[in-house]
Amino acid sequence: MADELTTTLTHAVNERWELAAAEIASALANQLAVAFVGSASSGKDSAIRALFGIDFGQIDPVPGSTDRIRVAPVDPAGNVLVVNAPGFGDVRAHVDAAARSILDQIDVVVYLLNCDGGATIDERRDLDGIRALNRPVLVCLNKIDLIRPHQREAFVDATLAQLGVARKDAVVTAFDPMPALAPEPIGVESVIRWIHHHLDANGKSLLFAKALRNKAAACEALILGAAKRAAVAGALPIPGADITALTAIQVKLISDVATIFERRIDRDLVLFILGEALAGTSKGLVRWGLEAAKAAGYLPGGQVVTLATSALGASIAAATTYGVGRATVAFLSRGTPMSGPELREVFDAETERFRTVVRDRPDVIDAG
Ligand SMILES: Nc1nc2c(ncn2[C@@H]2O[C@H](COP(=O)(O)OP(=O)(O)OP(=O)(O)O)[C@@H](O)[C@H]2O)c(=O)[nH]1
Ligand SMILES: [Mg+2]
Repeated sequence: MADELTTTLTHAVNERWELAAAEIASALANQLAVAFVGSASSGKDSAIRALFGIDFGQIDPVPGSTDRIRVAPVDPAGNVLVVNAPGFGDVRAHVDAAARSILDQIDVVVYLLNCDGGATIDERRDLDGIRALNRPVLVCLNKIDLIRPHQREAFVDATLAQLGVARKDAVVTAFDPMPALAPEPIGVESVIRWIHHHLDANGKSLLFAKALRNKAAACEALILGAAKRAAVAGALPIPGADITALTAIQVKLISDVATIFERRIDRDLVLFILGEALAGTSKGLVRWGLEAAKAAGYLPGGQVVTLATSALGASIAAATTYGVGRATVAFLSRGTPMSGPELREVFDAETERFRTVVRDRPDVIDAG
């Protein structure tokens, strides 16, 4: 690793280390409530099972919830609650104070609509009532497997127009598809990404990620969130640039990913991952970032600052952060220790993949 980069990285990691640990501890002490609302048989229980891997009917409800609105913890610590309800409008009057206070604490609402039948007036009214809560609401057009593929697009457009829902706040899903129609659930990763994104603002996204059944999808949402923050910071991971802001994001990301894997990591390991991912073999510089920078007319010591605030700077920052995240996942999911070159290989491949994905679909790191 280049000396200049090593020194800057070590300094930036040291500065950030304790803070990241404290942030994780306080994020995990939060309380998060996700509500699943929708008409009978729309797929509420199936959604809860697909996301959290629990059978809602078999877990102890929180005292105070009735059979019309039920609340239960997802994680052993009881910090993540799922609320399962047909609707909110008319149930509030029937639940006791404990359940009502949980309704007031809901962070995100997932509204399920059964595609097999389309939207009804009642559902539109329900949804309008839920929107009045002023919480993020995601609409899942569930059981999409039952709609013929060539009719799906028209169906989705018509249904969303009927419900008055924007495309960015809807996901087409099949949480429990007919095996003959779809071998795997549809849309689960998009649902996770949407919820994660909306929880990032209030610091509850880590708590959500940790409760998810699918660790890979949980990490992907974390990594994309960090890549987006890195794009905003626009700092470059190259010598001569101020990499403090970027290192802060990446240290936090590595710590968060380790939390999902329930692994303890130490400062040396973070330095190893960052150093190996970002350092070049021959020149001892950040190859990828530097090459991209050169292509944009970067001169050592010259235009770093201008570049950092440019669109290219943002994309380099985002892509390297994505690569660091994926390399961390690879590192933590392997049973055997990973060598520096192996780690770099993952970083290179994933950084490159991210660049092509973002080039084709810039919305991946945008809102929604
Ligand atoms: N084809 C298909 N069936 C589904 C899907 N999701 C759920 N179902 C089925 O729909 C039925 C109802 O699903 P649940 O998850 O129990 O729905 P719910 O909203 O909890 O239902 P209630 O609690 O009775 O209101 C079950 O038979 C599920 O297997 C889907 O994506 N595709
Ligand atoms: Mg149910």
